[in-house]
Amino acid sequence: MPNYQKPWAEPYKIKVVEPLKVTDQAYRTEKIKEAGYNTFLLRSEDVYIDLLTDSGTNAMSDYQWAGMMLGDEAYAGSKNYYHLEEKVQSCYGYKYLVPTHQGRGAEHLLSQCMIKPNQFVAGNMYFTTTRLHQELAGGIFVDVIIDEAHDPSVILPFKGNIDIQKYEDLIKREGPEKIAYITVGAPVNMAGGQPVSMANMKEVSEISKKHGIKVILDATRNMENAYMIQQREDGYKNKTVAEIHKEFCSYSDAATMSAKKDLLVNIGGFVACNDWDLFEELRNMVVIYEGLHTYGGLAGRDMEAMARGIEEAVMDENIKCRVEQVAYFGDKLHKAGIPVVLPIGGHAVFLDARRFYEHIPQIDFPAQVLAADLYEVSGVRAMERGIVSAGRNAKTGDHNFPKLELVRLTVPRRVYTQAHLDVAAYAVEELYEKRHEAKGLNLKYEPKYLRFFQAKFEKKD
Ligand code: PM9
Repeated sequence: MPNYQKPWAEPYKIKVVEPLKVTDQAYRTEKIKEAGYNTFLLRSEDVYIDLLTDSGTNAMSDYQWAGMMLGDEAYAGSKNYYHLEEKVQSCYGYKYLVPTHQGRGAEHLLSQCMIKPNQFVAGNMYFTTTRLHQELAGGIFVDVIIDEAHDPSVILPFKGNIDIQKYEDLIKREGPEKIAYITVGAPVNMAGGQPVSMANMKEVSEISKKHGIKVILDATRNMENAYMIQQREDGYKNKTVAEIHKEFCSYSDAATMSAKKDLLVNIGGFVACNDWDLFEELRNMVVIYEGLHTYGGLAGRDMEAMARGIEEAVMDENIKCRVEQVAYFGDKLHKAGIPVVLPIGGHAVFLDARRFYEHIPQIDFPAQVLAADLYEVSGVRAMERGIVSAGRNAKTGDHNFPKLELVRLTVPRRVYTQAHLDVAAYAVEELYEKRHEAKGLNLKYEPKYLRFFQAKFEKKD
């Protein structure tokens, strides 16, 4: 037997390929300048390896593509809706389903239905679109994640956990009637893809039930969370990801979902719940903002791809490959001495821009600089997850200054091979060697909402 660990390989083979364009650095210098040093504003055709996001960038299987041909595009009562409903009921365990065009559509409906002005919404670190919809509905977001989640170098198996003390203090201070609900994101995207343990979720559910507070799961990448529970939490080693996932959902009252992640599709989302009254309200709202309650802004074919995506996403070998591919990439960078968020999360490797560009103060947007520089030297596209993403305080208008100043190298599902990740890792290492040359940025244009998508910058002298 060889004297090293048995390797694993992707549980699929490649049937269709899309050529990549290779450009030179002079070309990219021009393009990133034109894009205002914002990687969201680059044209995809100018990108070599696209690690901007894992959202909607999945490669669908032949089974999903075949399902697209079975799209029932009737305005009302599409058979694909009923297929999707059946899969959500059996895999997630919720009774009622409202499809939406993507995750933020679900967040919009839920926030409007559940938040009264000036109520608090607790959550384990913010997510950009989630918090914005809560604020637009009049809510006040309160972060109740454990402190360690804000420190990139602390190693804990479940760094996305809710700090029970913080949550109980909030309930005591404000009173349960002032709390609209608690959102549990599992894993926590902005913390580096850090998972939440089953024990923590169970405790959150028990406390919430005692006080009559609803628990809303952001189930966007919950399959990854379930896999990490299987690997790390006592008592779950012999359970399937499907079983763990369903148990986790059972501790929540409702879920919002961006199907563009876990569910291996290019577009789609839903909100699901157990309470008939909430379902009725969601159905009232969906027809205003998304479409009829049996399509919610999606084509029948998209719902079919999503239903089939659920079947594939819960398979142990698929989710193992997904998380382990990210771990391979992260370990490579960590071993090379690159400052990354530890432990490596389920969907992405996060560079710690504070330590990467120690000489650039947060107000000069070090993570924004790092994402732009990485594109310039290599054609690899990443995303800022720091002060730009954190936006401004809704009341004072000041910048929010998050503790985490990160660049996310996100791995799309079933899209890139190990060789692509090796090339991306090499580019990061090259950049790290000349890190002292980097300069900060000035903010030149800032949109009102979710500024990271469209803001423009210029280089400081
Ligand atoms: N996440 C991501 O790249 C896409 C847009 S933000 C740059 O990580 C969670 C945990 C998400 C998420 C999107 C949404 C919104 C909700 N919750 O993008 O509207 O990671 O489908 O979902 C993105 P939609």
